[in-house]
Amino acid sequence: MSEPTVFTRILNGDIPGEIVAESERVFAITDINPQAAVHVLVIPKTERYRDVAELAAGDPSLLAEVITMAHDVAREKAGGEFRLIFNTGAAAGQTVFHVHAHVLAGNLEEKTLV
Ligand code: DGP
Repeated sequence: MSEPTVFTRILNGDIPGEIVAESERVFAITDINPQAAVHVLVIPKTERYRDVAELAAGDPSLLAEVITMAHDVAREKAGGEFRLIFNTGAAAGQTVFHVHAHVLAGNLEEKTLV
């Protein structure tokens, strides 16, 4: 077995992290390095999918749950409008290979990415 990802370790309480939403299959944490007033990561609990392309192919309903939680978080923390980013692959900036959606909301600059 490989080591649990940083997100799984937060979910399990093994390292600190602020969990802001949780359902049976999905959870959300605040990003350690926020790029906007609201910067939350929405993450499937399973580590099976490394990126959003694998998730879409393997479990589209789980991807829909991720997007629904992103909307819920944006409604709770901002006006309900949000930017959703899935960095997919190292060359695109992905550093944690446990699929996660960046939810950005609040005082967004047009060019703000993660
Ligand atoms: P990406 O580059 O798309 O793989 O994004 C990974 C994100 O994970 C990055 O924005 C920072 C965040 N991150 C990494 N380690 C931790 C951590 O220990 N705690 C929290 N809350 N976020 C983390």
